[in-house]
Amino acid sequence: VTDVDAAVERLLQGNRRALGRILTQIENDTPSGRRALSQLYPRSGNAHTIGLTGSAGSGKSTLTGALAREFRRRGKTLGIVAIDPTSPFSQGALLGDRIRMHDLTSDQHVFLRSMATRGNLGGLAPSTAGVVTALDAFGKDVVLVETVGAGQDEVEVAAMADTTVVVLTPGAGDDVQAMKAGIMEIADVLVVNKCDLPNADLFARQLAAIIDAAPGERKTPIIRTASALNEGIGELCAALDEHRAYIEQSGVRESHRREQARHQVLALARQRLIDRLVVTHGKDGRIDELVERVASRALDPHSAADELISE
Ligand SMILES: Nc1nc2c(ncn2[C@@H]2O[C@H](COP(=O)(O)OP(=O)(O)OP(=O)(O)O)[C@@H](O)[C@H]2O)c(=O)[nH]1
Ligand SMILES: [Mg+2]
Repeated sequence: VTDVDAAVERLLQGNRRALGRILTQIENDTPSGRRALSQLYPRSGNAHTIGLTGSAGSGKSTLTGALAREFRRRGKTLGIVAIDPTSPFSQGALLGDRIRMHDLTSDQHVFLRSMATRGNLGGLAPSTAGVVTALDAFGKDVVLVETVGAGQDEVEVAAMADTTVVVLTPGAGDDVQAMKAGIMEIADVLVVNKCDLPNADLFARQLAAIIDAAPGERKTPIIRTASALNEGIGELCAALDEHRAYIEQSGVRESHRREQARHQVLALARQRLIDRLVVTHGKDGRIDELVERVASRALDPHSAADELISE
């Protein structure tokens, strides 16, 4: 039995330090991390994973904290993953300092992890799915993932969570009309946060009109909250529970998980292939050579990519 296997064993027995160590391995995508994941993956799939996304400053962190407290009141154990676009904060520092979540960080039934995206375009750290898997296998009832709202990441969140919450605020450049397409499609629950601000009612009504006009059997619920004032959090919790029940009963969860699996496998395979190309043809100068020819218009980018792959 290797050290990793022993750590996985301790994790499964509820050891938080083992969990913390394994999360670090997973985040750094080490061989140990991958070995741990292969053992944890079959033990996961029981948690309700909830992704929160929305534009910067919409109140995602405040909302995550308020939601976490509400779930705790309801007796649920929690994993919280906070993804910060740039800073490699150590565990808990991001939420702990900024949002004063000390009551949560000191709670044995809450495990908080902050991660950096490390420049990943998706707005999610590349290892987020693995971190969620570990928290899930650890036995957390609910795993909340707060991401940065950078456009593309919404899709990534939806590809990972059972329930995707899109957080909007009145009068913060969240133009109702402009948002229709992408965000509406992935939102399982819409939150209008900062409802203590003016125009919140108008904003929520405009949103409702769009939802009502949209096709589909399930109308996306719109929950009004003021996370800083702890208003509407019970309603949000109820909407999340309701969504979970809906996906379980309707079979949506199964099909969603199949899509998620496909997305993950293909994303990882793509990354591996690219890595392999870069390792072999980065060293032998083949990439530089092709790039040079493309830059000087001797070769077009499509043909260059074809050449690179065919080798
Ligand atoms: N008026 C009002 N302000 C709020 C509310 N919720 C959060 N805020 C404020 O909005 C600001 C941003 O809150 P955060 O929770 O950090 O928002 P965020 O979406 O996590 O921000 P980033 O992670 O930086 O994108 C803070 O100053 C909060 O105090 C609310 O319900 N009403
Ligand atoms: Mg935040």
